[in-house]
Amino acid sequence: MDILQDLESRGLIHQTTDREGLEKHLQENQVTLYCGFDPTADSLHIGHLVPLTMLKRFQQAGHKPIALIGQGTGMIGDPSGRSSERSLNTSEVVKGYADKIKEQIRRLVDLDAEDNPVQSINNYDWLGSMTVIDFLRDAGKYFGINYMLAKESVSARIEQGITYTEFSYMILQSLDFLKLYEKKNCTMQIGGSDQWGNITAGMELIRRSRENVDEEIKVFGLTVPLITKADGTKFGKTAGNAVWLDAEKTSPYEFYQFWINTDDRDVIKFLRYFTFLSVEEISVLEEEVANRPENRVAQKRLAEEMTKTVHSEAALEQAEKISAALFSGDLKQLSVEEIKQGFKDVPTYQAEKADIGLIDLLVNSSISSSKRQAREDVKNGAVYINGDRVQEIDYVLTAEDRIEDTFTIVRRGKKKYFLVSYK
Ligand code: 545
Repeated sequence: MDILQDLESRGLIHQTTDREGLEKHLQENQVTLYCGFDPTADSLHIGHLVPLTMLKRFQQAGHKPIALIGQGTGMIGDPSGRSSERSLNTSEVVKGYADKIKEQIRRLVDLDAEDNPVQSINNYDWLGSMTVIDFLRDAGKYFGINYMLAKESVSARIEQGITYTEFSYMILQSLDFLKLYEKKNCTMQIGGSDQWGNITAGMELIRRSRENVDEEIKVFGLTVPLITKADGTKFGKTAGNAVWLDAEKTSPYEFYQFWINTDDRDVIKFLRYFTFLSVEEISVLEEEVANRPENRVAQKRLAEEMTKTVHSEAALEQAEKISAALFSGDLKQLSVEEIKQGFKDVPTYQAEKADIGLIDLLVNSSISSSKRQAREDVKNGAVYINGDRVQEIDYVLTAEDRIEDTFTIVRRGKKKYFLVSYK
């Protein structure tokens, strides 16, 4: 199938410039295209996955994608979609972030593939050494102030305020497009819908700066939609935190859980956006959601695909194991590493490595509100140690109750978990 048709059927096209021209351009040429990523954090998050997988989709369709690392632009800060000025990071920090993000991109789009790899290019290579005189003469001259003020990224900030630094950002991104056009015959830039203004500014710079060159200029822009959720809450957050691609920041288990918890009304859309499952395979899952929603087959498939591609097959197996153990309450087979992942957000109580009576433990760790309550909880059979119900009031916890001598998992009631860790 035609790449644009595939993207369209997945709902992945928000806007394009000259849709018909683009279709023809992609049908007749092996097109070099790019998407940029500014190192504004030490990791990408799931919001960046759609544009990244877009690069892969174009690659699979035989085109030549470039992932641009914005180490130069990352020194300045894109005002697009932001309501206030960013604080600047030092060049060392930006460089550090750039290296990390490049490594993440390497894994996700296979920068080292033997056959038609995605290329990665760092815009510090030209922006870092450009002089201010060249900048103002060779780029600034093509940008009318009225044109710049009319851009959403600037106009939306006039009241709140914007510095000359962020105001100038669009010129830098435009210079990148021009540079890649000249050096790599790159004729298309893609990005999220927040990037529309910067992408069209770049197209404009290419046209104006090459007016005297005798060639037909064919450059295009395409944006992917902002991801929305049926319940109206912001996509990509769990309990207020971003879902990062870095396993140290969001564990593979949390990552897996995020996708498993997708609303029935969103899951089909997310399968289309984020995975490489065919539209046909996705319609089979759509039937499942409609007829047997309780099985959550589509959510499981989504969580599997995502955890496998972003982390690994092994990480997926571990996430599934932790989920199953937490669901059944059978916790014995979990390793310390798995407990850390599965119980990251559970209240933790630090205890001495010494024998302790169960009632004292429950009270000291505030699992039960008083001794009387603790006794009642135990008698009622509401207390579980490492998954086993304990109903003896004078039970004493010993080394035997410490998993790998590191943790004891206490459960009160149906699913209130507490972790005891030892000094
Ligand atoms: C820089 C130079 C260029 C072309 C593009 C850029 C970057 C662009 C931008 N993009 C966003 C971004 O986020 C931080 C990622 C790493 C922590 O700011 N000016 O860099 C996002 N982008 C992907 C999508 C986006 C966008 O990387 O375009 O819409 C998010 O989905 O916000 O020559």
